[in-house]
Amino acid sequence: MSSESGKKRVLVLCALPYTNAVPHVGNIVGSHLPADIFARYCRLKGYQTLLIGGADENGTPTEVAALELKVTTQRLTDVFYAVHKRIYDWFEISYDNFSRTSLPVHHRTTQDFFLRIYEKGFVSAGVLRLPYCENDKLFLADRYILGTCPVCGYGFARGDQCENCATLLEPSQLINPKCKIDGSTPVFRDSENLFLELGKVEGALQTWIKSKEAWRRQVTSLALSWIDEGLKKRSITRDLKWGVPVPLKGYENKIFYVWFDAPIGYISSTKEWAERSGDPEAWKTYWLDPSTTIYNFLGKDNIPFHTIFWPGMLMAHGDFNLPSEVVGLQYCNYEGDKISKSRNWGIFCEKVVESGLAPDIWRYYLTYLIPETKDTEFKWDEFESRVNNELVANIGNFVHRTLTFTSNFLSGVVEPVELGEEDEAVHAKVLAEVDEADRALRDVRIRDAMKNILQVATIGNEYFQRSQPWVLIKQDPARCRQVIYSCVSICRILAVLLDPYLPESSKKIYGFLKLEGRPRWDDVSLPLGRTVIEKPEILFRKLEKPELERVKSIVTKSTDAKDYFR
Ligand code: B3M
Ligand code: ZN
Repeated sequence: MSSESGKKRVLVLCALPYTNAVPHVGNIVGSHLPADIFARYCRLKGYQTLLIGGADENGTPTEVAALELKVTTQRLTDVFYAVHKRIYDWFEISYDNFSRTSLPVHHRTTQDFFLRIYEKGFVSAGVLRLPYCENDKLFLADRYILGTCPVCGYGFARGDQCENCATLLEPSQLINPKCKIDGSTPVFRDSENLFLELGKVEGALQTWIKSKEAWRRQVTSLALSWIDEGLKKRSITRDLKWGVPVPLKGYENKIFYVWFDAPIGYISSTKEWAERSGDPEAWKTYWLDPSTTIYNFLGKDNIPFHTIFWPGMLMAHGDFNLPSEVVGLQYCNYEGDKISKSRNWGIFCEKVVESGLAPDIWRYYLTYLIPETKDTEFKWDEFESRVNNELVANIGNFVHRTLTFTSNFLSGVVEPVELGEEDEAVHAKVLAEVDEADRALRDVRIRDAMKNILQVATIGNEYFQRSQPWVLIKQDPARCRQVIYSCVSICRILAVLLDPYLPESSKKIYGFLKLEGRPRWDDVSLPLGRTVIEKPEILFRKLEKPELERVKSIVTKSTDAKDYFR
């Protein structure tokens, strides 16, 4: 399609990570990687696509971390923003913009958003009883107070949410609350604050969620169960300093609750992207034109905020598009236990970038760990076997044997030829896998599509093996050319399909085939033209034990946060 307006338009949003700590591997597979693969797939399909994210720098998580590290909040967020950015860049997460919620564009956007819903009557004033730690002399962030969940009885529920049953809480609802920093019992102080009247959009939210038949069941049922309990008004301001100031008389000393401003960060990051790209109005088509499809990628603890709180805010506001898909991902564990930085249990990304293993190797195994339907687990044995048996011995081997054969025996040239019956059958089998992968990716079943891609390589390898081109080249050169033409065609198909998953490797295969331009999904159904092949290098090398041990010893030791501030 020639005109931009005729294209499908997709906005892919990845939950904004708090920048009070450094991401571990669970954070990568739990949002950034699936969002990236999906966005790359959309680009490959020719959709007008944006991948938007940013750092969630406001609120108490930041304030408390700065307190603990004895640095200013500004310094803390500057340093951690850079660390995060470097990690996502290294993993080739193709953000069109990765913003910061401490920027003026975000403050302005949040304040305007607030004023609008305030004027429309969705905000009320009331008294909030907030925990105050007399030792630390500050109001405690909701997440820095722990106590027993009033709903399920879990003993370590946070002030904003119970991790066990996912219920959204207010700190004052916790039974036997304790300050997480020093363990003391906080006192509750009354303070005048503002509330979002979620009850006013309850009916609209329910209808909207019920209309989402394609959502994963765990997401819909969780969301509907909260609505069934009746939506209470929820506080949106806090007595803290670091954050977006409330632009209302009488509330000048308060800031917005971090979960109020953070999702607005999706909009402000899109605005920042538009400004950077030289067309400051361009963000509007993504947020105001209802033909845009919005996909939100996030961890399961963020589901209520993205199915109730944020859509409720959007409904109150009235102008902006609601999410079309809320892709709520489960957790990724490490070798039998939860990932924990304090216990040094897991894979830590600031070390992964220095591990000396290419991003695509990590991306390959991590794709397999995307917790789409249930929790997953990083296991070193599996890392080794998947990389060696699938990536190296299947995909890499097929591409390499095909291209080296062409280069050694056919002077690197393949000409289009008519295919024989068997070749047609092989080609049809490959295209059936391509269709399956397309369907899976369209439904955001990212791991399923990877299985189809692997199957394409398997079909190619079996065909190569069975056809024995090394014999044919002497006995039946014409037949040999047919087989190799088919194999090179499959290599090109693999290069296209791998683009969302293993972008560097896909580019390399494209380079070996001397193909021009960026891959497009539709290329797979076009017959390959005359192709001259560059002498290929090995795509992936087998992981040997000593190398794996070396990598393991690097990536499993997290950096002490203090080391970033020396
Ligand atoms: N920063 C929570 C988290 O990092 C929060 C997400 C905000 S998305 C708008 O898990
Ligand atoms: Zn609970």
